[in-house]
Amino acid sequence: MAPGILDKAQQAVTGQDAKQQDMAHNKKDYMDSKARLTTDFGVKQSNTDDWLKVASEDKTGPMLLEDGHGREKIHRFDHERIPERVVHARGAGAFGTFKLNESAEDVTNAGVLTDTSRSTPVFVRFSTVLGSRGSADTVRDVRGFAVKFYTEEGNWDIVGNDIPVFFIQDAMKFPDIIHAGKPEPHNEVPQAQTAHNNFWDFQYLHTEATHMFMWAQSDRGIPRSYRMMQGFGVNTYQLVNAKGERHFVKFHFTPTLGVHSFVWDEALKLAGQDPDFHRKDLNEAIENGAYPKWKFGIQVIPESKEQDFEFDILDATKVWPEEEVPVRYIGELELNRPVDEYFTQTEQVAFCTSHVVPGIGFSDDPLLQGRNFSYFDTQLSRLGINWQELPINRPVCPVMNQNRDGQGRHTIYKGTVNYWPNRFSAVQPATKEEGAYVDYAEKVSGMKQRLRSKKFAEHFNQAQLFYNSLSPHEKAHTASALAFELDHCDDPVVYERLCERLTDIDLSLAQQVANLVGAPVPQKAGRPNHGKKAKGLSQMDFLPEEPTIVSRRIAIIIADGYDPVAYNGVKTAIKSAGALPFTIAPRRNPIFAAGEDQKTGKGVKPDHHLEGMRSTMFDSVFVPGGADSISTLRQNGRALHWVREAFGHLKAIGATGEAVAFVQDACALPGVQFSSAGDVVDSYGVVTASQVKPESFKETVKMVKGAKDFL
Ligand code: HDD
Repeated sequence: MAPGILDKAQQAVTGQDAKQQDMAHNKKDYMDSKARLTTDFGVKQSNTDDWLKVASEDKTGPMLLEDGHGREKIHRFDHERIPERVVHARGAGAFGTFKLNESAEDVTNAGVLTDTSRSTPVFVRFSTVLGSRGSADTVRDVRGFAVKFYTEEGNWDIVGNDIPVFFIQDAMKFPDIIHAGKPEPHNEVPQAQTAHNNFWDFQYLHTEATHMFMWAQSDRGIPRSYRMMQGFGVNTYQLVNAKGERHFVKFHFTPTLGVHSFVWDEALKLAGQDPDFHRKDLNEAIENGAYPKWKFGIQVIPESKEQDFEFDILDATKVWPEEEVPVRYIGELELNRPVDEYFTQTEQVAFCTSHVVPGIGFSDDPLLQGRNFSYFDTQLSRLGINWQELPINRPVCPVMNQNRDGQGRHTIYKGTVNYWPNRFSAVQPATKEEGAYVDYAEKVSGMKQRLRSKKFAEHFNQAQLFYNSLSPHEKAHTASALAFELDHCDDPVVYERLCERLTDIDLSLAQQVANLVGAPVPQKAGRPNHGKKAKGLSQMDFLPEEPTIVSRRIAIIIADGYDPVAYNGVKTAIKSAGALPFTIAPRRNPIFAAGEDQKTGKGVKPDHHLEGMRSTMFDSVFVPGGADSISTLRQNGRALHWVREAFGHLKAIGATGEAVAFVQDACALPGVQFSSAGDVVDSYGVVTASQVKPESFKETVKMVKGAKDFL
C-alpha cells in the first residue's frame, strides 16, 4: 500500500491526515537552500538569466536557438495557463477536516455520515460565479461553496452555493442563464456584475428565477467573508440506509461565526481598494488559528412523503421550509490549513456532483441530473482526461480499474491484461459486503417528453416568503440593490418590466424601486402577497450563539503624542478577545507616544499608514486620546474620513480622552444625538470614554461584539 492510502498507523505517527500523506510525494520544498537550479530533466544549470548568444564584453550578438534551457523556460511559460472555469473562475480554497457528531445511520449507510470516530480530510473552494479569474472578490454575486470529502470509500463532492435555491429548474437552461449574466457579447461589458440589460431581461422573461434573484439582491450577495456565509448543496440528493430505505436530503453548512454581510458601499469600494479581500481574509483567519467552522446539517424527507408538499421537492428553485422539514445538525466542517500552491491545488481542483459514495445518491431533480453530466465534461477541457490523477483530485483510498492511457497519464499499471473479465480473474468487481456502490432499485415508468411536473410551474410563493421573512434593514438593502442594478440598465423595456415583475412579490418593494429607477410606479399588486414568513431565510436567524469578535480586524488610529495607556490597553483587550489589532497612523515609520523622546525612544511601528489602507478593510475603529495626536488627526482629512466612513458603514467605533470630541465631531450628522450615560457614551455603535479606565476597553470590546454591522 502506498503511504497515505488509508495508512492509519503511519498517520498516527506523522500526525498528518490521509490526504496530506497522499500529497506528500508530489511536494517539493522550493525554499531548500541546498537545492540547485536544474532543467525539468534534472541537469544542473549555472545561469538562468542570459540566453546563450554570440557575445563578448564589447558586443552583444545574435541569440542561439540551440539554448535548450532558454527554450524550455519560454516553452513552459507559454503554456502556463489552462482555460479558466466557464463559471466560478475566481476562487479561494483551503484544507480542513470533517467530523461527525451524530450518526445518520437511520437514513444512510455512508461511512462518512455514520462513523463518528472518523476524521475525514476535506478541500473546500469558495468562488464568485460570473467574474473572470482576475475579478474582484466583493462583487454582488452568488458564492460557490464546493466541498471535496476524501472519504475512505472514495471522493464525495458537495458542489454548493451560499444561497439555497437556484435560478433554473432544468439543467438545459444553464447556458442561457449564464450567457445572460456574463458580460454582454458585443462589448464584453460588464465584468462580474449582473447590473446590465441582458441579465434583467432574462430574469423578467424566465419567471422561475424570481426567488433566486431576490436572494442574490439581498445581503447574501455581498458576504463579509467566506467564513461568514452558509453553504447549501441546493439540489435534492438521496440517502439510502442499510435496510435499503430511501430518503430525500438537502445538505446545509452553517457558520459558527454567524452569517454577516458588507453594506453595498463597502463592497463597491473594496472591489477597487482590495480586490483580494475575501481570499486574504480566509488565509489570515487560518494563519491566526481562528479556524473557520460550519455545522453540517441534513434536511431529510422519507420517500413516502415525496408528494406531501405544495412545491415539488425536486425543484431546486424551492427551499424546504424549516418549519416543515427541520435541519438536523450532525457534523462539523473546519478549515485549518491554507493551500501550499494556488495553481496545483485551488485551480486544478475539480468537483463533480456525480461523485458520491455508497449510501448517497441522486434524486430525479432535473437540475442535478444535468449537472452530473456537465462537471466531468468541463474538466476534460480544463484539465484533460487524466484530471483524476492530479494530487488534489485523487482519492485517498485505493483506485483500480481498466481505464487507461490518455494525455498526461501518471499511473503505471503492471500486468498483461487491461480488461475485465480476464483469464487471471484479476481486479474483480466488489461485492456489497466489500463496500461496493449499490444503485437504488427504483421503478420508473412514464411518457418520454420534454416536461416538468405541474408543481414546477409555481414561481412566486417562495419569493414572497423570502422577502416577507427579511428584517426591515435587509428589506431596505434589497430594495437599494435592485435599484442599483436596474439603474445600470439603459433599456427602459428592461427596467420597467422588471419593476412590474416586483409587484408579483410585494407592491411596496416594486414602488420603491420603480420610483428610484425612473419606471412608472405600479399601483396594483401583480398578485397578492400571502404574508407568510419562515425561519432560516433571514440572515438574522444565523447570529452566532455567543457574540464574538474572534478574527475581526480592528484599526487603532494614532499620531505622535498618542496616549500610550489607552493604546496599549485597547490593543491587549482586542488580542485577548481573539481579534486582530492593526495600528494605523499618518506614516509607517515609528510614531511616538506622549512624553516619549523621539531621539531615544523606539516608538511604535504602525502596520499601515492612513493612505495605504481604508476603513473598509476593518470591522471597527478605535482612537486613543493624546492632545498632540488628536490635533494632528483633526487636520488630516483622511483620518476624519476614516472615522466618518466607518460610522457610515455602521461599524463600532471607540474613543477615549481627547479622541472623544474628535470622533463625535467626525461622526456628527444632522439630527444624530449621541446619548450619554455618565462618562461612557454608547450610542449608534460609538463608544467613548473621556476617562481612561479599564472599563473603557471592556466597553469597546463589548460594543464591537454587539455592533450593528456584525449582525
Ligand atoms: Fe455549477 C462550477 C455550483 C448548477 C455547470 N458550480 C460550479 C462551482 C460551484 C457550482 C460551486 C465551482 C466548483 C469549483 O470550485 O471548482 N452549479 C452550482 C450550483 C448549482 C449549479 C449550486 C445549482 C444547484 N452548474 C450548474 C448547472 C450546470 C453547471 C445546472 C450545467 C448544466 N458548474 C458547471 C460547470 C462548472 C461549474 C460549467 C464550471 C467549472 C466546473 O464546473 O468545474 O461545469
